[in-house]
Amino acid sequence: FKVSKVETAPIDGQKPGTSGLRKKVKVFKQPHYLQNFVQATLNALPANQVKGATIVVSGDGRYWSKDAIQIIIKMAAANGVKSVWVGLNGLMSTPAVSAVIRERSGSDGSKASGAFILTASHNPGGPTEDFGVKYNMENGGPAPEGVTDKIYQNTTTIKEYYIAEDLPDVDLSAEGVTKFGGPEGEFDVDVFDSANDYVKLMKSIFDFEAIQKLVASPKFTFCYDALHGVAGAYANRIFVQELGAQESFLINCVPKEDFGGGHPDPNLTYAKELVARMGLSKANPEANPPEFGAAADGDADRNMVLGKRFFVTPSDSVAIIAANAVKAIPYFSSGLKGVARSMPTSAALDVVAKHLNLKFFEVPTGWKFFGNLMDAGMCSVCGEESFGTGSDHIREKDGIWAVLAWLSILAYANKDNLQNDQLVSVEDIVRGHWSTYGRHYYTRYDYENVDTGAAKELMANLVKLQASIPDVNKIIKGIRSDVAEVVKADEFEYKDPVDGSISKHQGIRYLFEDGSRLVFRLSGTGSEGATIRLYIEQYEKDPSKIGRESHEALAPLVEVALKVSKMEEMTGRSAPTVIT
Ligand code: VG1
Ligand code: CO
Repeated sequence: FKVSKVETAPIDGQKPGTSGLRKKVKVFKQPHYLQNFVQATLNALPANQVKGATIVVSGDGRYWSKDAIQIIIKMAAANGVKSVWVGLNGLMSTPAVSAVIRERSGSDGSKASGAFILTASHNPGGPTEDFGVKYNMENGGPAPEGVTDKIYQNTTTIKEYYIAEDLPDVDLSAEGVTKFGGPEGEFDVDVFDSANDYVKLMKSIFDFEAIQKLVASPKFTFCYDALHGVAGAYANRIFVQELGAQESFLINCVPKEDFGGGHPDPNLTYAKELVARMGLSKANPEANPPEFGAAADGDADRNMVLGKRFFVTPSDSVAIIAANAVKAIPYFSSGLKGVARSMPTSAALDVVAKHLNLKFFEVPTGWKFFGNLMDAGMCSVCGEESFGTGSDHIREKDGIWAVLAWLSILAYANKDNLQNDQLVSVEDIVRGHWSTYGRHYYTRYDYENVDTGAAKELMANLVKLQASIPDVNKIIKGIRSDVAEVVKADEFEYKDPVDGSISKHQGIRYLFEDGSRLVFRLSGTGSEGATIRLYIEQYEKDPSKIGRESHEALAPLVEVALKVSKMEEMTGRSAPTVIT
């Protein structure tokens, strides 16, 4: 093939957000749009991670992925990359990409130095919906801010990109290596099924035999909903073939380019079919729901865990996994190095860390901040309130891993119990956890696609208010007299304990005397307008008060949050788009 140098000019708005660049498909399809971003990324990397290197290119299979993969292959070839690894049919979950970077070796022993992951995660897909690109580094984790800042800088000055226009398209539907000759020698594309690498890694972490025994019990039924996302490419292999679950336990497990027209977002609003099956839909009561249910997002890094008629908050989930990991999961049998959560995630994990005397870290939103801690051996288990849970087995959150972690906890709790009438349920485990550690009532309100100016003004007002805590308390007392005093209010700032880098403006916090919190943030993953996220949390230690309905317990704080922020007045919204 020949290398063409194509002249181009900077395109506005290519700043990577919380997790890469996410825009509407029609934006990505504009001339030079993807090409500029890909070249800007390659130019931001050390030369040895491009020239002669191996990179991975794959994604969640959303609409336009296959075209984008062919373009990136041609640009990689032209930029002197030696090998490109692609998942069969262009599919690879975000956690599988991370695993492949860390674990897989090419036939000549080569390792991948990074990956272009093509996903907009939980955002809908299809011609009028979202596409996304992010770059992960040698450790398997998302590029840190230093690199994403450089990528953005490059997009503002770019003048040309390189592409091998005459390289034929590679058949992504057949496994195998295709070799080409280029000006700098051989270039090859390796198409393979990443489920093999991923299953191998999962088997090295969990006790599959113990889980098999649980799954084999006729009393144990479950339901896994991939929401038509890429998790479906792994679910049958793991749950059916390896663990012996019935095929009917899997729903929406064939990956689709448009996710069946839905939001591939595993929460109580969008995972409708699963929620109904688990007996959690009031409109649609189910007589005999399964014992365990779970869902994944489009790129399979998120998870929602449900019990029979019972919702596990993601903040509780990570805390419960941390509390049970050492006894229930072989990978952690020698102890946890530490635990971490993102700032808006509830403090349930903090309480576990204190009880178990574990190192604990609070980082800004987004998985990239956990990577440094893990690389430095300071953190084993971490999670976010946004349905993300994971560990240092890779450098991404991992939806299927979280499900296997829960199955392990259930298998452990039921190991001497499988002959009895009643299994220890998900709900039993969660209520048991609350009675030991106390309960963190928690909810998140999302206001999607709000006018950007209005959202910024609302945030600016909340920052301004923070100047005087006594004034804040006066306002709050005027709204509700039954909430605690605010004792601290600030914008969260993080100093990375490993590399010393500082991230500012990571969310507006109001911290109350009784441990309650209100947090306000603007989303960094939307593709249109602004999304305001409001996180509300209240800690309850009194065992007689841990069984309340969450929305009831949080009602006073919710009222305070909405009135203090003037939510309706400033955004015109009387209700959030989604409550989780
Ligand atoms: C959201 C979540 C955050 C998560 C990020 C990427 O970011 O809040 O916790 O890490 O999505 O997840 P934001 O900036 O929109 O709040 V994924 O599964 O979209 O890669
Ligand atoms: Co995701």
